[in-house]
Amino acid sequence: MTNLHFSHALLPDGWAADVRIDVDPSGAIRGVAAGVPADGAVRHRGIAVPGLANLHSHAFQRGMAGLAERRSDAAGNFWGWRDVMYRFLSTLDPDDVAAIAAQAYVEMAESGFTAVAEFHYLHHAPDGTPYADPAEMAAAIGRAAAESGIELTHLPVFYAYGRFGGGPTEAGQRRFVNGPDRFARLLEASRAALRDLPDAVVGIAPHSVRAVTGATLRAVVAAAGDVPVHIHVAEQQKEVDDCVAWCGRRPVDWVHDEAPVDARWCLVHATHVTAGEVTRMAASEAVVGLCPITEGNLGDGLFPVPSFLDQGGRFGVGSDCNVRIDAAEELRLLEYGQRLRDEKRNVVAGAPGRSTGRALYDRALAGGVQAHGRAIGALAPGMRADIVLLDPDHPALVGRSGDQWLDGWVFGGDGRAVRDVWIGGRQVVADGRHLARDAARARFARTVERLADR
Ligand code: NGQ
Ligand code: ZN
Repeated sequence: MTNLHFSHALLPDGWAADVRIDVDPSGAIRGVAAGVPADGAVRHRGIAVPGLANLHSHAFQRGMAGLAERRSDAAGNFWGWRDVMYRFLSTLDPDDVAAIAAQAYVEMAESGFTAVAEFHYLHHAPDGTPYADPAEMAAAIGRAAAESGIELTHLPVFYAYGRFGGGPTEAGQRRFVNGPDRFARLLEASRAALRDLPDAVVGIAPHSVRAVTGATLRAVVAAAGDVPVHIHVAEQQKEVDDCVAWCGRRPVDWVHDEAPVDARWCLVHATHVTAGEVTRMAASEAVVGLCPITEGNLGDGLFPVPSFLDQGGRFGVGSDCNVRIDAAEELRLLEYGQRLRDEKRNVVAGAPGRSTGRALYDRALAGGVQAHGRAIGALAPGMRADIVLLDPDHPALVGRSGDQWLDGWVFGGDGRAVRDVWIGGRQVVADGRHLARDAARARFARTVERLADR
């Protein structure tokens, strides 16, 4: 049993002082008591909050941070970035992926993310042949998760087509492609490969409306059972235009027409949507997966947060391309995008008097948890003990209290405000450093240096 005591903590019913959290050997919280002495528990001065769940990551892309910031073609858009990304992934082997993913997950934990939903599509060998073990790459992700301690929701990607309506895939996509039957085997093998990882969940991720047909989407979703379903949708205007040209409907409408979208679903990006689509997404109870740093980096556009929230919509945040990994920055940019577009302030707060940092945190926490589909995201009995301890002496937090701590972290801080992190009751970050930081960095460095020479 691990017993922790924090000077302050954010509990399900609000801020509390002198909080004792008892964690059982499985990593779940057994008991929480507020206003109590340490009584034998280890005392930590600081502000304990539930760790955020990152709902969208392509871990391998951490290895190409900064490599696509030079204009590659006249258009200078998302599709040119994608070509660079495809070239980068074309030579990665499983150990490369494990090394890069470990670095990404260590950085996530250091910044305040305690869980990651890995949208994983790099399945096959460079020439497109499946590995002897179809879950070879899933196991590499599993090793990275184990090394970092992060809670993994692994989402094997179903990628069958290259264009709307079942068009052929391109050469650059051959490492991703499976028909429904081979995908079913991959899914089974991935579940087996991750069985020993504490609390790992395996869901599915039809890659995008471009990569499936209505029939194959319904088939893989039905076959997967009651698991998280994540899909990229309407990230770029070109996708909307191509989808309308193909079927007369927009991507978000198409997904709702063709598939049983419900609370298990995470609609990633959903950037380009009409008022009608916003209403349908809110009504479906799906989570919209916003990835503000990536959406800014790739020039995607801005999701209409206010009208979505007015209708009870749910969102979480993801680090997606991992060009920079920082939980507070994702929340800050999410809010700033809305401010810049609408020329307003404190947009996500909604009502007067409410804290924007708190509103962002609460919503991203709830949406992230829903997208992971499991018992995380609250300092409460039965939940995994995923705890982020903020530094009360950080310049943006010192002298503050309650929701101001979150406002200070989100708007005036970054990962450096995160002092300690426990995941499943095990301490993985101490004094701002992940315990595996040095090992992960050294292996990451060797890997990217080797890749640069290829
Ligand atoms: C991905 N990433 O699968 O990594 C995608 C790009 C695509 C983002 N959309 C590839 N951010 O959408 O086809
Ligand atoms: Zn993505």
